[in-house]
Amino acid sequence: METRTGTDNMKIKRTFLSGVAGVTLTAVLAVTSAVAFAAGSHDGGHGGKSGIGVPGNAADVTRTIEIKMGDNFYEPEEISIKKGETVQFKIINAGEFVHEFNIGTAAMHAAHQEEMMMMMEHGVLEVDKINRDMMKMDMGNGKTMEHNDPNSVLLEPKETAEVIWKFSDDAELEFACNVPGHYASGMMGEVHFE
Ligand SMILES: [Cu+2]
Repeated sequence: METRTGTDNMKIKRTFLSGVAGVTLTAVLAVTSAVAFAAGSHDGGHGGKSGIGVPGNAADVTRTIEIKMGDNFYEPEEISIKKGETVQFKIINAGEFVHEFNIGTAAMHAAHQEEMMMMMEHGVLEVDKINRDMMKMDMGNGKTMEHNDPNSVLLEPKETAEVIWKFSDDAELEFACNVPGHYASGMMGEVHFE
């Protein structure tokens, strides 16, 4: 069983096809535009992130919540949080598909769903597999798609991960899976503030 932190996962998610020998010019252009699009929407997400909280420190954890991911649902499907609380989430993908646990607003999830759709179109993401080797992309200009996004993890079946999150505000939060089709089929949960 493999454990991934939010940060590890972010590197995975934000990197695309790289170092592939014999890539055609068309393919390169397609990937470049996809990445630019993804970066743009993601920056937008960060601008609106202030209310959702920040990565937490292990020393401040006051509660551990276990989240089981199935096809396509969470268990539990709602959680209660105190403002300012630092929560350790232990996430297990007990389903047969790739699933994500992502803390954010509905608008952030909508933006993220577009990025995940592109990952699937490029073959980086499959129904039951994350092609992490394809994601270590060096854009050739010194930039990579490495990106610190500690509010989410993306897991293959049987994988587990931990996310420590400090909730700072009572923004309308959901935890959601943005793998194409999953959110629409109900794979989201509500965050209530006590
Ligand atoms: Cu899912």
